[in-house]
Amino acid sequence: MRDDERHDGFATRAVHAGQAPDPRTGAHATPIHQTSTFVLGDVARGERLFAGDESGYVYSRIANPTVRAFEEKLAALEGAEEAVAFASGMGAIAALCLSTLRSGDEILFLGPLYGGTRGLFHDLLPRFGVTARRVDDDDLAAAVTPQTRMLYVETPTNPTLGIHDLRLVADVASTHGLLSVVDGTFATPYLTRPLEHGIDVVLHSATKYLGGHGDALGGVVAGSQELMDEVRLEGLRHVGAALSPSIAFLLLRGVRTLHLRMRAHCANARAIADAALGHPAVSAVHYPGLPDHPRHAVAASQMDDFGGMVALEFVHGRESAAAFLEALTLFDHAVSLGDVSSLACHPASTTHQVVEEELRLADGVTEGLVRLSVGIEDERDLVRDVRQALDRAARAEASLLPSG
Ligand code: 3LM
Repeated sequence: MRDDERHDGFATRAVHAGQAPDPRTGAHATPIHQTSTFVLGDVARGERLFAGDESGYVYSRIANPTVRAFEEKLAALEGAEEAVAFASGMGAIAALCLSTLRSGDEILFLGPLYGGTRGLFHDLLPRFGVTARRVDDDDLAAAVTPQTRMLYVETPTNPTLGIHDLRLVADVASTHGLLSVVDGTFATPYLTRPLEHGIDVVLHSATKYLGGHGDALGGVVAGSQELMDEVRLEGLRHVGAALSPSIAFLLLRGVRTLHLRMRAHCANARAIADAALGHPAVSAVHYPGLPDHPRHAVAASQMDDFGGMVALEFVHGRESAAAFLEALTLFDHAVSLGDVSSLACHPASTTHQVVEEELRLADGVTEGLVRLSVGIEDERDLVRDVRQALDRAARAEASLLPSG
């Protein structure tokens, strides 16, 4: 790190942190160190490296120079001492849980959660004696028991763009000596840096906005050096969901433009939310930037802007949601998010299909809900596309109404 790097602004860190010309060749771009293993030198050095008495690379499942550049960049953007990269967001979440929890521990979480995380918490971890319990934000402090070890939250939430108060989570965690964990995938460090609000660990599906181009899976966890050493030596080394050097190269390239892309995502999402508001085909527009969002004030206090995701609730359920999705031309019907290119999906039939219907409905994941990942195309074109598709959905709704 240069002496003044810690004072650099976000964009400068996004471009430079973790990356410098290769001292051996002068290569300006970070090389892809496509190697599984590293030469250890003599036996004494090999022993020192393996004992951790000397720092250096030994095997790419544990650390790799290209992956390291991505980890350093993310740590710099989150204001964390250290970051550890993984092959996917789920790999990161599972490794964090396996490194920090023991049989008998309980996770308290503020819902809803991404379906994959929910599956890990409810289907897999209980087999190993770790349980997870959902609580309402207002009941968090009262819900803590002697078994509670971790507080876990996503903000904004997937797919209905709910907002949780990071200060509340951090305060309850520090009062009770618990580990607070935030999945910041939807916000990215450009919009929210949970560690600045007292949170212990932030993690991301790097597959989304960090990579930003829809061509790479990855995950990352960031926090204190001590905790990340545990995560690397247990969750990464023993579970093995290591990020590959070639994918780290793509993610590094993506993160360098995160600030520029996020500005465009946020501006376009706001324009789409405004365009959909009051349209007869929709009964609700979920976007934390709208003044009547139930947690708009909390969002404004912990986000620098309101993100690139918008969810629309259609008056006549699946039929009109489907008519809307099929009428879109610039938004492709696909899961995932955070791509430069706009995407749209129907969570009830895709990302949240595995969640029991009752729970799904309680979380607002209805048959009429469509989630938009608004890309960085021209605002005018995206608004025109959404308007014509909303009109098409309204006509489909009209045809569903009894005639006369
Ligand atoms: C999706 N989400 O379309 P990976 N945390 C959050 C996420 O949204 C996701 C993950 C973690 C979606 C993926 S659904 C089949 C496709 C908030 C992923 C997991 O392991 O990198 O996919 O991240 O909502």
